[in-house]
Amino acid sequence: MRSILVTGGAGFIGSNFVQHLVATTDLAVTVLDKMTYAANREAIDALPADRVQLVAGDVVDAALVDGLVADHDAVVHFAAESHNDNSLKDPSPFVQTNVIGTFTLLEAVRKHGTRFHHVSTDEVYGDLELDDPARFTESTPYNPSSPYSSTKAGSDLLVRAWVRSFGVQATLSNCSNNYGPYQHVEKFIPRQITNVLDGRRPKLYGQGLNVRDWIHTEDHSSAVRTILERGRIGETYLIGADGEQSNRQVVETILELMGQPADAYDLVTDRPGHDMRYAIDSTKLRTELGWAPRFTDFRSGLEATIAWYRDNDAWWRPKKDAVEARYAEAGQ
Ligand code: NAD
Ligand code: TDX
Repeated sequence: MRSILVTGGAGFIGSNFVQHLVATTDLAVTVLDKMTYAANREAIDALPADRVQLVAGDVVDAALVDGLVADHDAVVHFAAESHNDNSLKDPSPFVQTNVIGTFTLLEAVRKHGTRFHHVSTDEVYGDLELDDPARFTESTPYNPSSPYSSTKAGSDLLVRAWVRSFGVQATLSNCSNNYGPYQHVEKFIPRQITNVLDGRRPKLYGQGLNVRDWIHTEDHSSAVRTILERGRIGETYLIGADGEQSNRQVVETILELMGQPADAYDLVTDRPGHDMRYAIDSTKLRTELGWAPRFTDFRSGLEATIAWYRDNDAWWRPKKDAVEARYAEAGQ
């Protein structure tokens, strides 16, 4: 493998993956990214231009996608509309990008016989009760709750069908909640860190009891790389780092690490259809492919992330007021 096409490679996780490839391989990387509000041009500009080429374009553009797929040895597909709250306001771009975009890529990799890795989420499995001893595994039935997660579920099913019906050389991964540098301030952890930096109080939906299973984005990148290199075609691998925390615990830790009283947060209007708990069992990835996360101490990962947002004020500040104005409209 000499060249790789990374869709959504300017996004939070995609740009981390591109950075990972540049640091650890000799691959020539092309990023195909629509450069939506969620794209980080700065993250791509910081990489050597002789290693990474940026193509600003849409994954639903079949002619563009076909030409790019023809020129690359593998495709890793991160591009998506990714925020649940946005999908509740306007599902339309979610259907377009997540479903039609994945379909468009699948048709191109089918035609050119190109290796494909599809990046997805644990939200396709729906949610668990707080006291359920179970965690998600590769055989948990699909049961998505939101427009976002249902479009991701739809895209996963397209990939599985293209493997079975057309012999497409694809693998899939479903990962838990990521945190780390360059995550958009609309998302939970960056929103609360930047609220505190701005003198605003963190906002917890409902009672703050919902649980997410946190993983550092660098561990997500190393897992995708592992699956791309060693994953069995047609297989799904769950990616997680045993990082279950309630939203309230996360906010209390952020407040403490930032020198504020642990109860200096507000409870706000809950998200409609809010999934209660996600939890990943990543045994298959660990035992079959030998992957392990490096960021196993959530508190120190969070501390480093807080330092990154403190040091990169110029990156997030231009986005912050518009995000907060949108949340205020929803009472959040
Ligand atoms: P993000 O919103 O930060 O980035 C998405 C990127 O895709 C952006 O750069 C955007 O410009 C690009 N994009 C959007 N529509 C496009 C289109 N039509 N054509 C080309 N590019 C387009 O998202 P993220 O958090 O980095 O998530 C990346 C992938 O990982 C997604 O597929 C998401 O479902 C999956 N995922 C995310 C998480 C998480 O916690 N963030 C967890 C599991 C899986
Ligand atoms: O201000 C907030 N207050 C709050 O309590 C925000 C923005 C969120 N929340 C809650 C909702 C969730 O329980 O925090 C939790 C995390 O919220 P998000 O960051 O919006 O993530 P989530 O909805 O869990 O989805 C994320 O993980 C799976 C990503 O956005 C998805 O792209 C990924 O697939």
